[in-house]
Amino acid sequence: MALSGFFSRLKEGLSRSTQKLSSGITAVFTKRKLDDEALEELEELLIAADLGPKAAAKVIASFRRTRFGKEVTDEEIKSALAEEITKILDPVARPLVIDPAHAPHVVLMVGVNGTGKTTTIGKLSQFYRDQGLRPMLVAGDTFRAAAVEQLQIWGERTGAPVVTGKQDGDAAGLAYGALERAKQEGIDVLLVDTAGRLHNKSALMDELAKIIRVIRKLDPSAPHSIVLTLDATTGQNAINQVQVFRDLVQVDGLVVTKLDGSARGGIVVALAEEFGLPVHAVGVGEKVGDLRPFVASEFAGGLVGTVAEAV
Ligand SMILES: Nc1nc2c(ncn2[C@@H]2O[C@H](COP(=O)(O)OP(=O)(O)OP(=O)(O)O)[C@@H](O)[C@H]2O)c(=O)[nH]1
Ligand SMILES: [Mg+2]
Repeated sequence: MALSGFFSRLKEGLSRSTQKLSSGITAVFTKRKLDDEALEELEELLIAADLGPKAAAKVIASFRRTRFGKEVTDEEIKSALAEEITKILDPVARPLVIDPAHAPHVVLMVGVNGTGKTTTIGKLSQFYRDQGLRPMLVAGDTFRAAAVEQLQIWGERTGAPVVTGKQDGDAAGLAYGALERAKQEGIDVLLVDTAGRLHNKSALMDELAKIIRVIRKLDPSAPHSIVLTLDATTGQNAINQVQVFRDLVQVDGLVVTKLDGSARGGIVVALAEEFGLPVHAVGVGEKVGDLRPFVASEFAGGLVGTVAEAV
């Protein structure tokens, strides 16, 4: 897709987040001195926009250092804010790179139910196909028949084989068989779906640990990427979800979904500041092309409403 198409899609997706932050800034700063009171109002705005207290404090500290006491317009504040947010996001903007040394590169998709694991696998399947790679999908969520069907549809849509097992079957055994087959068939990337909700946390931990343990019998370096999906609409709850999943498995990176239509895009900044985990991509819709590489300046510009100038 053309770059301009990307910007407009991201901008459209983030429009509710942008509106919240942008109109707030305009209300606070229409040619106004950047004093303590103004900084305090700005800090509140950033927190209300889900950037979290740490990132908000960081931005405010920088403004205090560089611009304190100066007359500023809303536009100046927005572009300075976009710059500060870019600085926070830059270190975490890292794509999910498939290492050709692994044959295949195994991606384990984890996350709370409904956060977009299966959909993200479908989108990633197309993403890698477009790069000339061969993905294979594994229906590791064996608890729901609908989950298997959903993955099968994504496989058909993106021309990728889908490995399925019996309902309530053993996900670890399924993943093992899939990896064996993927090796034989020269697959480049094995995308393993998992169940979002088991009856409790320790059951989920056991399930994920077992999948990992079993596939390591075939490839001690697998899984090569454990990716956690987070639903942006849940706002600060996404922070808790990272903490919970980091207790369960070694999370390598994040995909933040449902940024379209969510007014809580600022959560990505809070996540970056809090954990420093790579953000591989963002979901901006339910369709196959709605997974976007995460680019710090574009996201920051989209969030603050300065994208037009950035292009
Ligand atoms: N608007 C929007 N919807 C999304 C996005 N990503 C996923 N969805 C939708 O969110 C719903 C849940 O997505 P799934 O991919 O099924 O989530 P999951 O994590 O696999 O859920 P479980 O299998 O129940 O654990 C579906 O209706 C998706 O179409 C996104 O980026 N934007
Ligand atoms: Mg699913």
